[in-house]
Amino acid sequence: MAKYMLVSFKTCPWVQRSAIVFREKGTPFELRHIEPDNRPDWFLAISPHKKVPALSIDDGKYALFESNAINEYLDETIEPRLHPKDPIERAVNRAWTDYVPTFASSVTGCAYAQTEDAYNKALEQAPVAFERLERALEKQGSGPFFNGADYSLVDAAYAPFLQRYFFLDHIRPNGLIEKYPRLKAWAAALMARPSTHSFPAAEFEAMYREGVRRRKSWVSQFIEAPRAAAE
Ligand SMILES: N[C@@H](CCC(=O)N[C@@H](CS)C(=O)NCC(=O)O)C(=O)O
Repeated sequence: MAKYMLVSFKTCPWVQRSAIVFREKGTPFELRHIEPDNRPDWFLAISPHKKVPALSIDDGKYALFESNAINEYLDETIEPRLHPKDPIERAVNRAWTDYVPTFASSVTGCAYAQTEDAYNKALEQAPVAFERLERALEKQGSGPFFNGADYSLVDAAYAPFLQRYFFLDHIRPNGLIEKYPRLKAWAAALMARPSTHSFPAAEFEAMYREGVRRRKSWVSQFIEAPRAAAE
């Protein structure tokens, strides 16, 4: 079996998306954390955009970058396939995976807004993406996952951003997801899925909060003192 090293910043949702695929496939991999402010030369050599994730295969024999490309590669080369067999369904799945950056920015737009006004504007915009996903889930049929009973790359792609929505909602409750029952049920199923988590949940939420605090986002004023590690 190939040897995989997935290069990461600890809280990067795009890396998490690829880590999820490894875990769903039951494939061993090394999650190597580097610091955003100190990106080593060996990493820069394999990541043309200087971004994580980068995936080194067989000690650098091959290297891949961009989470979507990495996940497509993993799905083509490692069983079980997460993409649906039917080409139409597969195309629909890819289309919704292409929507991830828009959905992601509706969450990060709120989390990283620097002023109350910017936060309110971002929050006003967020329902557009939530509504579109709700309609997509209605079309897909029954849950718990995007395609129903079978877990897919779409689930892996959205899970990190739905998780961050919940983290944000814990800092400054907005209740948005309550208006979208399918999305809420999907998100709950993904949060309950062990593959979603690269770290223990409370530890990871504390890391996320620290990231928001460091950015001095408007919502950071609502973060109470760091939670105890055992919480
Ligand atoms: N489209 C990329 C996005 C990756 C990305 O934005 N990674 C962030 C960390 S979460 C990064 O490396 N940022 C560093 C930078 O922009 O210099 C993917 O899906 O892999």
